[in-house]
Amino acid sequence: MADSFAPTKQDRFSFGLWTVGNPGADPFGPRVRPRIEPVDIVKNLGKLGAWGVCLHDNDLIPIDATPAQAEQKMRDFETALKDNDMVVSMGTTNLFSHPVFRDGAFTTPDPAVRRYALQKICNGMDMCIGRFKTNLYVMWGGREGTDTDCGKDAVEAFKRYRDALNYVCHYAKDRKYDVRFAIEAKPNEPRADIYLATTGSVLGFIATLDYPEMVGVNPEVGHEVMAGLNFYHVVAQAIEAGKLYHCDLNNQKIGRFDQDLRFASEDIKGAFYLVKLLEEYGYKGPKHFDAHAYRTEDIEGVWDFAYGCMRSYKILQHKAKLFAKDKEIQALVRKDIAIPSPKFSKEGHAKILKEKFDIEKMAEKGYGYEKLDQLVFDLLLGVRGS
Ligand code: GLT
Ligand code: MN
Ligand code: MN
Repeated sequence: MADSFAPTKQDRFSFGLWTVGNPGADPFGPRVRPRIEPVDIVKNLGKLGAWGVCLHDNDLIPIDATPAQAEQKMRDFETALKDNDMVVSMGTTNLFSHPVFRDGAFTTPDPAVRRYALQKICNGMDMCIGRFKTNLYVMWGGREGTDTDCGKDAVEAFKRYRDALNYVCHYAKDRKYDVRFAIEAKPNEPRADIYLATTGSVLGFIATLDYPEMVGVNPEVGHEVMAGLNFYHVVAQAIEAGKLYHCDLNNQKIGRFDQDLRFASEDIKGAFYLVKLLEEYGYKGPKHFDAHAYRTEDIEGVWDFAYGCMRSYKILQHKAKLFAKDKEIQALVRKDIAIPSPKFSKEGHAKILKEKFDIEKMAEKGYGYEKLDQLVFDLLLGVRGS
């Protein structure tokens, strides 16, 4: 039977090579399934209905590859993209795996490591933007942080962070790259504390850069939940600021390690409000699943996982439409959002001062959210609407 929630290219679903390519290793045990070659990832994702793949430089080119080996890998990858009608939706740099980055890349006190990090990111941009033609570049500061604050002055570290981001933007301008950068926050893991721990913190930092318009955010569900935050609110603020350039979709149980669970597998209601938000505000960027299959899975389970991410998104997209056309629900959704708040003027303020408020009366009325929330529950579980 045809799946009415099957993904299509128009959905712009994408996966990192490191996501479906995750072989299931964890700090307590080795990998449990073979590594899937990038060209096979492209082929299989294409068949499943995905639109794009994204990658770190070293997901495709091993850090010690010779120029000839690198060229061969890039050619094979380009052929696979073309043959399977797939695009590179985003590029990024691995500035966290090699031991040289053990105390960070952009923020380490070691100036030679900082220069190497700049060389590596600019080479990664040349490959992903210059050659694979993506116009999005993510920066996740995995090792930019501390395990103890005895060794680094955090104020200096933030200055170095800013210098590096400015360098990268100047480089992109110099190369005339049509690209936007998206900074991804995370509170901890692999470091005890990572600088720019939340998306809100990133938004504040962007305003201090040389080219703030080139830089936005890449919030990830799991990372904000790890920080105890409401992801729907995080994304809403990014949208309102015009800064939602990319979005990492996955799921996470509260208070755990970075789980990168299949989208919507854990917090169905949270995922619903996220999808509803992205759809209502016409988010046009890649819908990127930064997640991986459970360690219990073999390769077949990996493709079940990938398809599940996309299917769940589409089911929730359908539910968002039902929410919008459900009369009883809509009658309970507050309609006063269209009335704007006053802007200050001397005359307007004089009126506000004169206005008489019967606050006891105003406070009497409930908001009806208990009923509405239950209707949403019924809708999500299929008891209501279809
Ligand atoms: C890493 C991290 C992700 C980031 C990737 C981009 S790499 O897997 O856990 O959240 O999005 O560097
Ligand atoms: Mn994560
Ligand atoms: Mn991520």
